[in-house]
Amino acid sequence: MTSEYNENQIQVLEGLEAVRKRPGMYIGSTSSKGLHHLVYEIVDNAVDEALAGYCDTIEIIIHPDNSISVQDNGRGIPIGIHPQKGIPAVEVVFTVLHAGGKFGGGGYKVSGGLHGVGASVVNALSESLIVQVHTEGKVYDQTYERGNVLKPLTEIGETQKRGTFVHFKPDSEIFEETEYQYDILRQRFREMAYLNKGLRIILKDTRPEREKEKEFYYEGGIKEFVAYINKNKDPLPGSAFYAEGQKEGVAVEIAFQYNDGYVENLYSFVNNINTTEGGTHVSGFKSAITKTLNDYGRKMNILKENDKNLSGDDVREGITTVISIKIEDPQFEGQTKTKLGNSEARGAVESILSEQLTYHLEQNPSMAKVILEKALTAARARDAARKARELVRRKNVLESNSLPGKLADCSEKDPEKSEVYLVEGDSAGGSAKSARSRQTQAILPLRGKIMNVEKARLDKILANEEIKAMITAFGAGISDDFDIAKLRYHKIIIMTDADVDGAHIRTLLLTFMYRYLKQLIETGKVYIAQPPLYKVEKSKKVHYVYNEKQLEKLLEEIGREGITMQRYKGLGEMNPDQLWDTTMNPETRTLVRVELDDAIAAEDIFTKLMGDKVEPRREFIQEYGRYVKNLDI
Ligand code: 28G
Repeated sequence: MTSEYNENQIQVLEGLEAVRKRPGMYIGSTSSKGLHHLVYEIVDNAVDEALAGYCDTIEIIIHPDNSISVQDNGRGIPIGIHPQKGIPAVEVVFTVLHAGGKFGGGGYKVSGGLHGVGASVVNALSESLIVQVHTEGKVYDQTYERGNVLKPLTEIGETQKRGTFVHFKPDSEIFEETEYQYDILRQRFREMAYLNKGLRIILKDTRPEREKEKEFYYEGGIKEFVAYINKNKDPLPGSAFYAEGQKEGVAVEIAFQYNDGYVENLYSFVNNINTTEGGTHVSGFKSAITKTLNDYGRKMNILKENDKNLSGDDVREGITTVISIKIEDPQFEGQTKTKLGNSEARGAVESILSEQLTYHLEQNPSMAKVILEKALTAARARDAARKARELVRRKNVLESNSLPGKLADCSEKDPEKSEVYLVEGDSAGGSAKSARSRQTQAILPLRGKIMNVEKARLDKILANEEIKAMITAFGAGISDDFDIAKLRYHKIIIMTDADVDGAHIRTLLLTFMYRYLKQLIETGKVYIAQPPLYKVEKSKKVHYVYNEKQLEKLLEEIGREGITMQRYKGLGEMNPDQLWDTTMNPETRTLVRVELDDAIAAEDIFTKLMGDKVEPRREFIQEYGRYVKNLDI
C-alpha cells in the first residue's frame, strides 16, 4: 500500500468518516428506507448519463447476499487523473463528498432534492464496493472497503463494451435493516422509466426462492404513466392529452387524462424528483388549464353569458395529471424540500400548456365538449357542496356545544396532548369509554358502514352522519377549508376489529382521510391501534399476543401444556381493563403510524379497493389478502 498521504486524501477520509458517523444526515435514515436510498443514489448517476444522451439501458441486480449491482451503457466514469486532486476522476466520484453534485457546463442533474448526495456516500456506507469502467477497449476496476481504497484503479482486461458497473454491499454495522425489498425497488424504477421515455431499466432479483425479473421501458413516457395511474378507473374517451416543449432553459412535459370520477390526481416531478409539495411548475399548470378551458368555452359559446367562469377545481375534477420538468438549477423549498421555487418554471409550463392545449382543443372539438361538460357539472355540484359545507360550518359557530352527541370527549384542551379513538361499533365504543383515560383520550364510536368516499362528491359525503361526526370532532374543517391549526387532537387512532370487516372499515376511514384530510396523514397524525389476537394463560399468568409469529414464539417459550387460549374475534370480547392494558394504555400499547411515502402506490391501493372495477379488486385481494389487515400505506 502506498504511504504517500497528501492533503487531498486526508480530506477525503475525514469527509467519509463524517458520513459514517452521522449517516442519517446524508441519507435520511439507516432504516430500510436509507438502505434502498443507496440504490437510488447509484442509479441516479446512471440516469444522469442517460439524460445527457449517452446511455439507454440500466440493469440493477439484487444478489443473494443482499448486495446490489448496477450497470449502465454510458461513456464510463472518466478514469484520467483529476487535475486538482491528483487521483483518477472515478476515484474522485467515489471518495469526495458531493463530487459532481453541482453540474457545470449545462445539462440536468437528477440529484438536488432532499438527498442526491452521490456515490461517495454509498461508498462510505458499504462494507465493500467495486467499480468497473469499460471505455475505449479496456476494462478498469477499483475496490473499496467502507470508503477506503482497497485496490487502486487497475486495468484488468479488454472489452468491446462501454459503460459503468458498480457492485456494493451495504454495511451491516451501519444499517438496521439489510434486506432489500424487490417491490420497493420495482415501484421506484417503474416510475423512473415512465419519467424518462426511451430509457430501459431492468431489475433482477437473484436471491434463491424469489428469483424475479422485470423490464421497464416506455416509449410514451409520462403519457403511459397517466394511463397506468388511471388503469383501475374509467377514463373519458378522447380526453388524453400530452404536451412537450422547452422554454427559458426548462424542459417541460405534461400529460393528463380525465376519468369519470371526482378526484383530482396530480403528480409532479422536477429532475425525476417527486415534488409532493408542488411549486411553481404546478401553479403554472393550474392557471394555464383553467384559463385555456374558460377562454375556449367562451369563444365556442359552451359557457353561456350567464355562466360564471369555471374554477380551477371545476376543470380539474376527475383529472389525472403528470407534470415532469427538467431544470438546471432547481430551488427546493418547503417543509420537506419538495416544493419548487424557480419562477421561470411557472412561465415555461404555463405558456407551453396554453399554446398546445388551445391548439389541441381547436383540432378536437369533441374532446373540448366532453371536458367542458364535465367541468360545468362539477361547478353545479360544487355550488351544492359549498352550501352543505357552510351549513356544517355555521352550525359549529352558532351552537356553542356542537360536538357530536356520541363523542366522549377528553377533558384536556391542549391538542398536543389529546387523542381521539375512532372505534368500530357501539359495543366496543362502550368498552373503550370505560377503559380510557378521560383526561387525554376521547372516544368516537362509529356505527354502521362508513361511506365509500371514492364514489361520491363532497355534498353527498357531507350529508353522511359518521363523516360529519368526525369532521366536527376533529374541528379542522375539510378539503380546501381544512386548517390543521384548528385540529383538536394530535393523535387520531383508528381502532377496529382484527378481522376482515375491521380491515374494510379501516380502509374506508383511511380513504376518507387520504382524499379529504390529506394533511392529517402527511403530518403523521393518524395511527392504527393494535389490539391483540390471542390471550394465552398459563399458571395464572396472562400473555397477550398480537400476531401469529409472536404466538409461535410464546408457545415455544412456555410450552403447550396446561395453557388456555382465547382468540379475540372483536374488540367487544375484551372487558375494559383488558382493552386498556392491551391496546389503549399509552405506556404499553403499540400504535402504527400511517405513513404515505408513496402517493402513487397508495392511490393504486385505494382505487383498487374502493373503485368501481371488480376485477382489479379481486386480483388485489387474492394477491395481498393476507396482508390487508396490516395494510402498510
Ligand atoms: C452503473 C452505476 C452508476 C456514470 C458517467 C459518465 C461520465 C461522468 C458518470 O462524468 C464527471 C468529471 C471528473 C468528477 C462524463 C464520461 C463526461 C465524459 C462522463 C454511473 C465528475 C462525471 N465521459 N457515467 N460520470 N466527473 N454512470 N452509473 O455512475 O470529476 S457516472
